[in-house]
Amino acid sequence: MTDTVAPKYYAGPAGGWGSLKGISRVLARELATPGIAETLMRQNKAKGYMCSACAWGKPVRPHVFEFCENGAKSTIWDLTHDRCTPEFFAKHTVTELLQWRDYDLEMQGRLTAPLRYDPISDRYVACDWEDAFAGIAAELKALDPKSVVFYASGKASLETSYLYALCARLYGSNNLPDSSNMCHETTSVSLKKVIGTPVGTCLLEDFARCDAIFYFGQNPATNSGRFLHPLQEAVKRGCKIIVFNPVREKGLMEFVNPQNPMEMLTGHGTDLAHMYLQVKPGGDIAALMGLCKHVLTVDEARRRAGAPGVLDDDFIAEHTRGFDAFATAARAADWREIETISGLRRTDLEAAAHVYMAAERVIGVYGMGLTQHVHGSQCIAMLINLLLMRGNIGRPGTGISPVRGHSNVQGQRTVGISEKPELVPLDWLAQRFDFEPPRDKGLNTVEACEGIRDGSVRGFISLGGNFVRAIPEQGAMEEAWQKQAITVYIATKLNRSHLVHGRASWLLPCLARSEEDLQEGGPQAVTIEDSFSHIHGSIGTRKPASTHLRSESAIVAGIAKALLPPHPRWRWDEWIADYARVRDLIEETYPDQFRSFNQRMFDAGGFYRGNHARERIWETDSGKAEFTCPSVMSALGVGTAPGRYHLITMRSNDQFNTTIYGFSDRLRGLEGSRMILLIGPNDMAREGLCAGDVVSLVSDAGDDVHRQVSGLMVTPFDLPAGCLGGYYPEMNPLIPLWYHDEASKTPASKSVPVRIQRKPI
Ligand SMILES: Nc1nc2c(c(=O)[nH]1)N[C@H]1C(S)=C(S)[C@@H](COP(=O)(O)OP(=O)(O)OC[C@H]3O[C@@H](n4cnc5c(=O)[nH]c(N)nc54)[C@H](O)[C@@H]3O)O[C@H]1N2
Ligand SMILES: Nc1nc2c(c(=O)[nH]1)N[C@H]1C(S)=C(S)[C@@H](COP(=O)(O)OP(=O)(O)OC[C@H]3O[C@@H](n4cnc5c(=O)[nH]c(N)nc54)[C@H](O)[C@@H]3O)O[C@H]1N2
Ligand SMILES: [Mo]
Repeated sequence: MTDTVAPKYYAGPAGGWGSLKGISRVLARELATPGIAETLMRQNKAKGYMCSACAWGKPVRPHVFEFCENGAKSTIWDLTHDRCTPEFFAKHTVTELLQWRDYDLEMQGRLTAPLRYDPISDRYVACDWEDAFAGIAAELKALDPKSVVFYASGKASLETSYLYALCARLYGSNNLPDSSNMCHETTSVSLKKVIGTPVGTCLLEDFARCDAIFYFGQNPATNSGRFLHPLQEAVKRGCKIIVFNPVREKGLMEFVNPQNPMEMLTGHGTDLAHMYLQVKPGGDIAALMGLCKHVLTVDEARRRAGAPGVLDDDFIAEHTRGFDAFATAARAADWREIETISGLRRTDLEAAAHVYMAAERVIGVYGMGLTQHVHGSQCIAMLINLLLMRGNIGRPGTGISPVRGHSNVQGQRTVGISEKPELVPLDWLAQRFDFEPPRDKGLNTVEACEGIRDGSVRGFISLGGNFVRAIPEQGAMEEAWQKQAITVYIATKLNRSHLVHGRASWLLPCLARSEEDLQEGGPQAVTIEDSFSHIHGSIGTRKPASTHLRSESAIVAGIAKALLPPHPRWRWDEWIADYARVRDLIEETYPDQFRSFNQRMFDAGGFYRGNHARERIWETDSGKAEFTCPSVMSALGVGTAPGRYHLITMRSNDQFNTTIYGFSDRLRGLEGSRMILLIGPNDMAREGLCAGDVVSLVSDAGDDVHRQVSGLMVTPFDLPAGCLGGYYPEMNPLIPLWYHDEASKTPASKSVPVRIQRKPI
């Protein structure tokens, strides 16, 4: 595969013919796979199959094609006819495969048989399922349960997740981190603190009623494509979208709706952003402070003139705490500091504040651009401050809307995958399953990494995902990883984590969500929760990629049965025979949220498990929604210094996390390579660099640890001064493990302090 870059700037909008080409490029290889079209037609529809890519909501009345470019890629990727068989592993040692790129590993196709690592031949070799379970159980029994981590990437269903968390706790471990520890844990911690709910308060219907959307650090065209439809409809109604993002993401600027023949013919779509503010990385606290400051100024001026103010006084008095202290801090904030840190002009922030004040109903949307910072939780709390000033939570058409990542990442937390024991009904579980659950706090992702480095973590079970590739500090972590006694990977496709294994290791292939899951009680459906707390049933109908595959639930139950002693209340076989019984358990455990679970799971648009903040019931310490004063104005953990840049690690339009579909970042006009360094033309000139130069990045985090990524081709790009862009996961060796959100320990992947080194070392 060529590694040269030919930056052809893409002039077209998001959606349109480009997105269809984007799909068909991947599809072309898989056209021979029967049933792809039918599967796509069932995607995200009631009694259909729920897309396994992102967690965006599924409407009550779906479009004919209720999937986006990347949702289609994700489905097609699972349904490939390529197979990664035991014969493949016979041909390649693990050491050899470690030299392969992420793309080439996954391109081998679906794993077909359970595999055990054989240290003598340095190969994964086929094994029997029962031998795999027995071997895993023997290794785990020899370990202290508190030294074993049960990681979950956010795809597995509610049923599997419930059983997985139960198995870990019956064994004696609360070490249940999941991928949300790397993305929206900041949300779970910050929103819980200030409005008393760990999740967003909006529903899909709110986007049909809002007058303005304040949109921070989320890239819908690539990461949640179906969001573009409600955004387009909102703009057509007159709703104003104000975007804050250091990168001018095409998808937030213009959208041609592939479902609209007129737009497709003319190529003219809808301009989405009313204002596009290129905030500096980590500049959002300052930008939000500017908005709030101006709202207060206008409010005071109006009151002085005898007119009504712009604040919602009744809401503030009845529902919130801490307003006066916050208002004092905002009044005292210095415009020069706001402008310097945000990189935005006062006049622009004031104009944006006027849009906020003119709107009766406002939604705050955000993604990784807020959560992946050292002070990310304060960014979120500032956005809440802005919304609370005018009562923009708990009314139709208003609210806070974090856009979640993996398709069931929110749901996994709902049903017990959590390292925080206080979030799990442990007493209830103790009684129902007749055991003494572990009560100590388990390890989150960063703590698990620390444990692996210091040798206190001895075993790692991975329900999906590609942990070693997704975490910070990759070089050091890969070395430490291999000191573990056991690693177990439940996966659909081969990835790098499987190759950086422990002393004993198993690779267990599972069904994809789109495939038929046949158990003793007949074909099974599973359920997932979307970003709007709606639960949906999903039925897989495709023929499984291999007859040896097992469902994720069956694999978890297989491990549990081999690991744990028999007990009349631990009915693994019965649960797997019919997943409705697992849903009954979930309903018993969480009766308020999962009432009549089995009856409601196929409701069109999903069923809502409720959200108290939406009803203005605040489950915070004070019982009120909290205004908070930020302790810092910049979200950066390591400040600016001459020669230091802050690197944004980005997703291309051709990847799903560490799964690389190809080398085309179409919407940003970048084609051909992922080993590129994006830099603003002024910074490029100041560094004396030319387009096409090859450079290294080295860590500049002030801890004297050498971290480096080499072979990056300099590529001019429209970015704020002092900001660089590069791709995740290639840039992950540069992120220090300690560089994470202060409150939630979410790695600060959007502002990594680095220097440019001209000569490769
Ligand atoms: N196709 C596809 N879909 C996906 C994924 C995928 O990889 N591919 N991943 C899934 C997952 S797990 C997740 S969590 C979501 C992630 O989806 P997003 O939340 O959209 O995540 P990113 O693309 O990493 O970053 C979002 C935006 O943040 C901006 N940004 C960076 N720094 C800052 C900052 O300091 N301030 C502001 N305001 N903006 C900033 C970036 O320019 C980028 O446009 O998507 C999910 N959906
Ligand atoms: N620098 C940087 N690092 C980041 C981020 C960033 O923005 N910047 N983003 C972070 C975020 S938001 C996240 S969520 C994490 C992602 O971290 P993970 O969730 O751990 O990683 P993925 O790349 O989604 O995992 C891909 C693998 O999952 C397996 N898989 C796919 N489908 C299935 C399935 O249905 N079942 C099972 N069992 N396995 C399956 C396949 O083997 C595939 O190779 O990365 C984080 N890391
Ligand atoms: Mo994520």
